[in-house]
Amino acid sequence: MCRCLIKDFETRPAVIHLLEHPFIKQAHGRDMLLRKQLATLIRQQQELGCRTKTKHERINTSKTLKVESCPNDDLVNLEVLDEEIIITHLQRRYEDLQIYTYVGDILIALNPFQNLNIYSPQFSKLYHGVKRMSNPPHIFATADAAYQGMVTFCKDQCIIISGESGAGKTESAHLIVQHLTFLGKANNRTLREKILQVNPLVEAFGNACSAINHNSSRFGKYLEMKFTPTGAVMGAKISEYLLEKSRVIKQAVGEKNFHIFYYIYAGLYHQKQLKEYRLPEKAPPRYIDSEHGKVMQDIVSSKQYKEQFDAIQDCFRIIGFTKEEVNSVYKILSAILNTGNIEFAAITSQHQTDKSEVPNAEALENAAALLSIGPEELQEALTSHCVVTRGETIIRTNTVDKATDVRDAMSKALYGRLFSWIVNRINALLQPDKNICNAESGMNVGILDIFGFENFQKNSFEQLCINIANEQIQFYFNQHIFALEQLEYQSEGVDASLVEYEDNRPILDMFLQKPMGLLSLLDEESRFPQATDQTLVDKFEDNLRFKYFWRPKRVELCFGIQHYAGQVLYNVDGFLEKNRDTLPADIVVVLRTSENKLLQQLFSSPLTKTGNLATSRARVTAASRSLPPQISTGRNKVDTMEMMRHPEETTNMRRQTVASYFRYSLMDLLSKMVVGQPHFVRCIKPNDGRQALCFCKDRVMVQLRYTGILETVSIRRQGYSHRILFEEFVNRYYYLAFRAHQMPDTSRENAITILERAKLDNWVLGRTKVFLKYYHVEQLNLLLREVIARVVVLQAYTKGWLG
Ligand code: AD9
Ligand code: MG
Repeated sequence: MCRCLIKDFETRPAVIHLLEHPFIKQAHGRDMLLRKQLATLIRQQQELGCRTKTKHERINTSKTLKVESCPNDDLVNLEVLDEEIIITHLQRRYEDLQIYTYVGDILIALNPFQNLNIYSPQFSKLYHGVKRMSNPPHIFATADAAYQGMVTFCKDQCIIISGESGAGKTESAHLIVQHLTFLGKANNRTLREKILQVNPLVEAFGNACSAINHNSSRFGKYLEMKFTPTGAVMGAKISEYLLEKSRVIKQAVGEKNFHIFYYIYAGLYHQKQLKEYRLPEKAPPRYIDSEHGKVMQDIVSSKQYKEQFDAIQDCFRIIGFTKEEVNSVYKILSAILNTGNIEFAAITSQHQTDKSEVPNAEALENAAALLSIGPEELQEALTSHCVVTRGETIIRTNTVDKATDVRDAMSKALYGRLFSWIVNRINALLQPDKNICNAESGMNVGILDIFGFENFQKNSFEQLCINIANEQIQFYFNQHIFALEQLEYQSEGVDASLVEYEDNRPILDMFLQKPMGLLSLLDEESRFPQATDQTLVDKFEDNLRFKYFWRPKRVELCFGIQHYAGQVLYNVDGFLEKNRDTLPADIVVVLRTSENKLLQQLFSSPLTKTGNLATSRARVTAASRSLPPQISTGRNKVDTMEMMRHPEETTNMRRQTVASYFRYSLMDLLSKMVVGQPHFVRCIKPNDGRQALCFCKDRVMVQLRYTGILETVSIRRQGYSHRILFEEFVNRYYYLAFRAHQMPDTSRENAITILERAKLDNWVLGRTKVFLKYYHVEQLNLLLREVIARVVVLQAYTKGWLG
């Protein structure tokens, strides 16, 4: 009878009104969950009907991908576990275009370096609320698991994508957003479209061509997609971390500046607006042609850049930027390019040799005009600076080198603040509509996509920050997958074998410890005006007595670090300057006089990096409280105020360094991640040549080793990845064994009753918790949804609501 009712229920339009009925409306306590689940169920069933796959769906979806799942989809099911077998298995799958493989609930994604026909709307439908193993592994399945986890338990989720540079993190993040917008279908089509434009827009400003990846992320990104309690998407919020600003002024050999500079050049050229934006037409500006080898024509006539420019224009428009705002953005970008072309010459007179001037005024005038400031004022701020001594203001002149540094510092500050402003503006435009849902009752899925681990021939301060961030993410993974799980076996008296893994905590401590960690030492040295790169590296050597640190003989100004992902040799050349990242007050003063509204905004007050100060402070404090003791934050005290400032800001504040700002950014990121239920995606790069279908065993093996895949397989096979308190377990699943309005005690015995009724095997009980295998939770959730549907429909029929 129940089956027949459910069928009816799915087809009858009357069910929409069910939510409005007093029985559901007055739901409280435990029934609130029932109400939310019902609402989701109704919405899903209305949208897609029953999610049993049809034969048609199974066969016709793609010619390139097998759409049937098989036990080999999960490494946990391999009979024999060793590195060789795992790698051969992955290779076979890769060559069969099966780029995704599970390790229990963790997804391994091998970069295919070619477009596969597996992300179409048909695939989206396939990965919608079905059992994980009923389809082959897929990035959509991870998005679906996070989405289902969120709507079923009203709990925030977090998808952490890791892997080295070029492994496919950013692409994976796009696909997850694409699928989540599909799953969280709102009636508001515009909102969906807006959300889909967020990544392309920020990536135009934050990504660049590097030696490893043509679309390399040069910032960390945490995108939170916001949903109503019934799972409809209602907004998004993006947090950016540590943009590599130094790229604006200089790029390593074979690398490029941020994409947007090339896009505007080609786009504005095409629209015959180069003159309007005062962009040089004869030769490309120095900032986008540091090798002096590019031909103007290559940039302006690039079809790809022009198309990207059009796409970015669309992004701005769809998200809701005004024309005036976009115009101001282009002006600031053009001003930066002109600023880079300002040159200085030494003025030597009898009395003074440390004075500089701008011999060719064109670039200076262009920059000043675009920034709506006076050219004389700009020149003065670049070639001189004010010093206040004993209450007296003295003007000192700048040498050519100093003036050049000030010029570049201004360009970096302009770009960094513009980037933050764009992110903040996107957040304002994508804020959830308060009429739909207030912020408290909403839930979110966060997607983390940071810059991947880097090891170039020459590695500088930027690589150090990038690699420390990756250490932190690896540490978080280890904590979650190994340390916390094993700790609970011990404290709960559960007999499960322990898995050994490579703990990178000591390396992380070496960087983040206070006061003797590498970043603290760097900060300390940055405070001494007399310090040099040589004194810095000596200081590191004297104080960092760790086996992970070494100073290579015969290589000056270098130090080596044994990272979790391999050895990296860093060159300290420029570390101190990059860390100080100072912007002279004279520049801030002159930029504040601008008539350009956007520019005024950028320099009027420090932009808030993470939104409202009070809420951010509260979140960081709360999160540090909720961090398990094993999670190293590398900090003792957080001064959240510091996190809200731009690092280069110097006026009236204790000088903020990039290193300290970086430390707080990491903490802020961590505080966001720990509140959600994590899902992990491990991206692997199968070769270094970006070649399709080329599986380089050695390269993959290295990545499998340092990410601890073998150990992960073991722990997923032997371990219990879900540990739920008896109380929470009974509250969550009591419908599986008790009547809807029975209120069973949240006791150990009742938990056993539920487990037995659900016919699960291989679970164990600890002192206070139920220990479940990774696949149990999915089984329980599916059963729960089925039972809830039956209960509600039965009640609805009994009461005559459905006619
Ligand atoms: V970095 O740390 O930002 O330098 P990512 O983000 O890990 O790096 P990215 O996502 O940018 O790498 O992928 C690099 C390139 O691999 C992309 O530009 C695509 O050309 C290619 N790629 C990655 N994933 C896929 C995919 N699922 N399908 C097709 C892909 N191509
Ligand atoms: Mg990326």
